[in-house]
Amino acid sequence: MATPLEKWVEKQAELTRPDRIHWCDGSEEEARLIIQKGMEEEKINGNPVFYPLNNEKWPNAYFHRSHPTDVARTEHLTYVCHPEKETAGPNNNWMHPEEAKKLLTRISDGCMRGRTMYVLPYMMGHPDSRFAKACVQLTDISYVAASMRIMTRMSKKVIEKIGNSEDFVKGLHSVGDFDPEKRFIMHFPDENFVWSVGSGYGGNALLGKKCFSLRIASWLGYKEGWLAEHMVIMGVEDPDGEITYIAVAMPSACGKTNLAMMEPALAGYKVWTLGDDIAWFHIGDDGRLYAINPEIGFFGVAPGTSMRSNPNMMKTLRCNNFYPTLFTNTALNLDSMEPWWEGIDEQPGKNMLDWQGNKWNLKSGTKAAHPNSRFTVSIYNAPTLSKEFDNPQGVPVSAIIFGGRRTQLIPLVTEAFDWNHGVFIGARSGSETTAAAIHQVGVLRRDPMAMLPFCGYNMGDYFNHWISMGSKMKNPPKIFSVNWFRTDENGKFIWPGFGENIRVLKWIIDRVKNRVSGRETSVGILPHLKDIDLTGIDISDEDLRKILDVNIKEWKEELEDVKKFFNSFGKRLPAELWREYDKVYRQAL
Ligand code: GTP
Ligand code: SPV
Ligand code: MN
Repeated sequence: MATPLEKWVEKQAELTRPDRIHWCDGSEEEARLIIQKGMEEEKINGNPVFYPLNNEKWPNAYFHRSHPTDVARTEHLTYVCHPEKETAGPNNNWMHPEEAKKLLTRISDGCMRGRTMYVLPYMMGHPDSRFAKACVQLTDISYVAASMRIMTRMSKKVIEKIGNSEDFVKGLHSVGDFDPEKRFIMHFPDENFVWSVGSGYGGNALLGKKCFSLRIASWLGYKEGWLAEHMVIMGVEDPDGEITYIAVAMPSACGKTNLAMMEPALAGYKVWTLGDDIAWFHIGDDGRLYAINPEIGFFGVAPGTSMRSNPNMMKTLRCNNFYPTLFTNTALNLDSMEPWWEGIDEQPGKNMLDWQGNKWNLKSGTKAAHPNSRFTVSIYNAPTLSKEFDNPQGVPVSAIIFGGRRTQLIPLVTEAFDWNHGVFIGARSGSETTAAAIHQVGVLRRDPMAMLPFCGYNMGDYFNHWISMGSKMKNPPKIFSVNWFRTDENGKFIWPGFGENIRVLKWIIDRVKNRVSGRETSVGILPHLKDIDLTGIDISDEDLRKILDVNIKEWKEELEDVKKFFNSFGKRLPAELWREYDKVYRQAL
């Protein structure tokens, strides 16, 4: 008798008609074969899916060039298909599940002809964790199969674990012919099912990542009393050897990976990495909030990564272990067969190809690497990996931080008065858009909790859920806002950022431990200037004052914009958030 899993795979194969079906076991040998297939057989735009790189300098690393139209998440083609439109909310594109399936069935008829269907069994979360989820994704491209093995705990044991059960998360993925007109990323939250066609790009195609672990998991969390968030999880060890766990939400390409692996500029501090993108939170028996990272890899932004900005990531990328490392849409040095990107330590070589494979040099006047070029690499390579990483219970979080890319207004750091005010700070957050999604770059948009593109249901209900999680905790984390991105008249960043951000984290930890007082303002608690440790850097008092300033006139404009945004959720916006809004607004008058 076929199991429900086998029947489901068979049914998808009847529709998509692959030439072969390969059930993956997650082994190292198999990963090598899959990459080999990508180098020798499978093609994108007539070119191989993978190219080998210089194995001495970049051990076990491969280069991938995507289809030129397929370089970032496509939010306008991403749908959340609840039966009721209201449940999806104004924050999601919506289609009725039946209509969505009809459309995708039409597009997918025979879409895997001539190709291999890879069956990928994987866990999101440690298999021993009661919060982990067993999942199976089908895909028709080696790049996605190889990436999923780096990003998730892929193993044939998951098939045994699923056994005869119907209870597993399903993902159906095909690159189709990469036609943007036939590209859709559709979510069916009540069926634990994601169906994605036409794209091989990370967030569109690695269905365990944003699609399941955020969009669908956020809905599960709403129904079951937990949270799925777009957050870093990190431990900060202070000079006494005490580790404080912190979770940080920032929109795409706003600094999560860099923060999660930071080499602190203050002596005696050390950062331990648990995750750089996704956190699942549960309330523990002790009334604290515990976080696990459901992933085991980084899918990180390449440009700007260097020994100066993120030495720990450079070491991670050059480490040789069980998992290969992939580079996507970076430039390529043809003489040395090394990847290259803007902001890396070395100058470009003489014989360079840009991310599209065209000859390139510094005079070309274009970027060599795509601004959203990325690496896929195992978290187990990281020299900063926390020893708690595989702890199935997760780590207790003492502070939650909301950040974003704001060139004006938002102070370097602000502490919320209490949980509900913190939820307000998360909900009113905005950020200037980046290249991580296809849209105009650099425009301010509201992005509550950095979850606007990832919340799988009505954000009004999501805010309510946040408020209610706070009331269920005896010891909720303190909530903060940060902004590394204030610029001066010349457009230069005022705050040095990266490893220097420890100075802000130090203040946050000192607040959590009641070691320093703060300055109450209408928008929250700010540091006294003297409490930001500036040993060893050159930043003027005037600059520091500027980025820790509360400009009432500008805040009023901000609040008007926040009000418009809040109004878009109508009655679903919790009264608590309007109360917090009114408090800030009245004080700002
Ligand atoms: P996703 O993977 O898209 O979710 O992005 P992320 O939030 O992990 O962003 P990441 O750490 O990859 O950083 C994105 C960009 O921001 C890179 O170009 C970094 O160089 C830049 N960046 C990161 N941290 C800082 C900082 O403290 N200051 C400044 N000025 N730039 C930063
Ligand atoms: C992001 O865009 O937030 C990323 C990359 O982390 S993706 O996996 O494409 O979502
Ligand atoms: Mn992300």
